[in-house]
Amino acid sequence: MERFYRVLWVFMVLLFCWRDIINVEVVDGSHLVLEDLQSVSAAVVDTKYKTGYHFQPPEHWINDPNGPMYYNGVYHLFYQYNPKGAVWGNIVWAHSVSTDMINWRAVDPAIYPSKPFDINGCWSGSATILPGNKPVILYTGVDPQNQQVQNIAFPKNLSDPDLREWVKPDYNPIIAPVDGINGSAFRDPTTAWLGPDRRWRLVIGTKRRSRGVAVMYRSKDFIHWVRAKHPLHSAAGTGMWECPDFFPVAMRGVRGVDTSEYNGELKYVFKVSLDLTRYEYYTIGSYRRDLDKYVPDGASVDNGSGLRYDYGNFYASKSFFDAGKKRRILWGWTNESDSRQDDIDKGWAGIQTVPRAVWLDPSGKQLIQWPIEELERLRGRLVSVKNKVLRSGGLVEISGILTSQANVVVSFEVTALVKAERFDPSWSDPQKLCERKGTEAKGGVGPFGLLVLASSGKEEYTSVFFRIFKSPTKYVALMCQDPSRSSVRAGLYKPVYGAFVDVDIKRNGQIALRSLIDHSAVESFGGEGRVCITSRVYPGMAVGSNAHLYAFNYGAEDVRILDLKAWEMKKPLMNGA
Ligand SMILES: *[C@@H]1O[C@H](CO)[C@@H](O)[C@H](O)[C@H]1NC(C)=O
Ligand SMILES: *[C@@H]1O[C@H](CO)[C@@H](O)[C@H](O)[C@H]1NC(C)=O
Ligand SMILES: *[C@@H]1O[C@H](CO)[C@@H](O)[C@H](O)[C@H]1NC(C)=O
Ligand SMILES: *[C@H]1O[C@@H](CO)[C@H](O)[C@@H](O)[C@@H]1NC(C)=O
Repeated sequence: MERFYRVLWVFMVLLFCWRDIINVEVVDGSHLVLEDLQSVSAAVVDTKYKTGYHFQPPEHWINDPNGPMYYNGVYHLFYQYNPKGAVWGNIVWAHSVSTDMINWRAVDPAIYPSKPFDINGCWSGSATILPGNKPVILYTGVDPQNQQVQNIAFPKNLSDPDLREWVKPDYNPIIAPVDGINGSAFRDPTTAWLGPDRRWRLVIGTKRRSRGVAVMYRSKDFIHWVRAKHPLHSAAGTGMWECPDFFPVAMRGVRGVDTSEYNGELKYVFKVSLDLTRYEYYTIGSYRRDLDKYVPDGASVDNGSGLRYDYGNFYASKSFFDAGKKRRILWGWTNESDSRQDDIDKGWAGIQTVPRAVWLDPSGKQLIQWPIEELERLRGRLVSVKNKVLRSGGLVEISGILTSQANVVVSFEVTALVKAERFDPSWSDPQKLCERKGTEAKGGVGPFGLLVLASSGKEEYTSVFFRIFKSPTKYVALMCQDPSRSSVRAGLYKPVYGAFVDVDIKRNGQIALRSLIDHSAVESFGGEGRVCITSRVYPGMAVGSNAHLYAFNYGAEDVRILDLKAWEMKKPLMNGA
């Protein structure tokens, strides 16, 4: 019998290797290259899980948002796009334009492989608006030696409101991986900013062994760039830094700050996407202009356990300054959580999260994010619940609207905290805590929150909820988003996400939650934008008009719904889909 198992084992191992050989999987940087699959196109795009108001093209694969900008009243969003299929490959800079960041019109791809300096790839980058209102794009190209280089592109016709055509001068690349920079790990130039010496600066993500590095370059004319002796910033053990972003925020108020603006009353944000973990983190700190160095504040943890824009499925984000409404806007990519075969079958993969305005929390310790106000124009039919006690074990259905494409805003009053569970100081990882204490695990104060995309028999639901714990010095609020019961389908990626919410629950006596529900996307904002969590889910039953919405309280202590509003969301113009 033992021999039988040994033979079976060898057989399985062989089978496994064989599968790899025929699939041609190569990892190039962070990109999974599936040469035999990247031009496989679905006959018909399956719209069952298509989002209604999240940004996406009509079909095929998308990843990173690129070069978002505002120019003469028009918002531009470029993004990494495979025009031929629903897996990564054949990447071009697809391009869409909008006047409100909600309704989008697709125009032709702006940048695609055509010259030696980008013939093997046109990867991520950023836009900068030069003095005199002249936009310019810097992006990573992959050359015939498969080296990552940085290129510049200019609009062909500044009078064309859509800026459809982009010119890539032959003097590219403008920055090559020389002097010890690893040409396989050198990408994603930031928006540039002007220093006190009238020289431009930008950073590019790279690594030195296992140290993540934001290498800095300076230029007088934006075309000739010289590497600075010291990087803007680096951190040990974090691996390759992708998609760095660096921008100022006002110390007070919601007003956004242009990347080159400078006055004494600013803090700075530095963000990177960690290729090792496929999550992002950011720190708040100071920019020492005399040394050209960024220094994170003491309380800001500078590694993968630091602050995140979004504690869920969110990557390769990029911000820009919206000169029209004087705010800073953040875009991020949310990939699929179903299988590659599912993506090929449905004919599309990937969305961008809704554009969020970002500003510094009055505490100075973190950012606040909130969907741009323009999103509210999509609000349709409304149902509301006011002043309703949710007793221990209580569940209330919110009905009367279509909840598979909706926006829910709710504030819970939490005044009785006596039964709050004790907080163990060793619980440093909120995601693990959410895993351990799932939706069904009764607590003292909480879990209370929402069940979204739920089937009528509750076989399926995605839960978004809070739990309040008591530590010797304060109350701790935990927010969780749990898709582990989101679908009866097998083979889906369903991680539980969580984060601590920095709110003083004792003083406020309430905590707020907003969830954007969009068929296969659940994008939630806790504590008025202090914590964001995005998940992708694929219900088998809770689809379309069969999706239900509930408020629940599985804690021992009662909580009260002070105010709940749920709107059906209309579908904007979305790239002709
Ligand atoms: C530039 O764009 C404007 C507006 O679309 C158009 O009228 C003009 O003919 C274009 N110029 C060139 C040289 O194509
Ligand atoms: C350069 O980066 C690539 C991609 O991460 C890595 O495989 C390679 O080992 C690196 N080379 C050196 C010399 O560090
Ligand atoms: C990150 O840094 C903090 C504080 O410096 C440390 O406690 C933690 O273990 C680090 N985490 C990782 C994942 O390196
Ligand atoms: C999104 O998909 C899941 C499931 O396949 C992976 O585990 C993640 O690493 C991936 N995220 C990114 C940013 O690529």
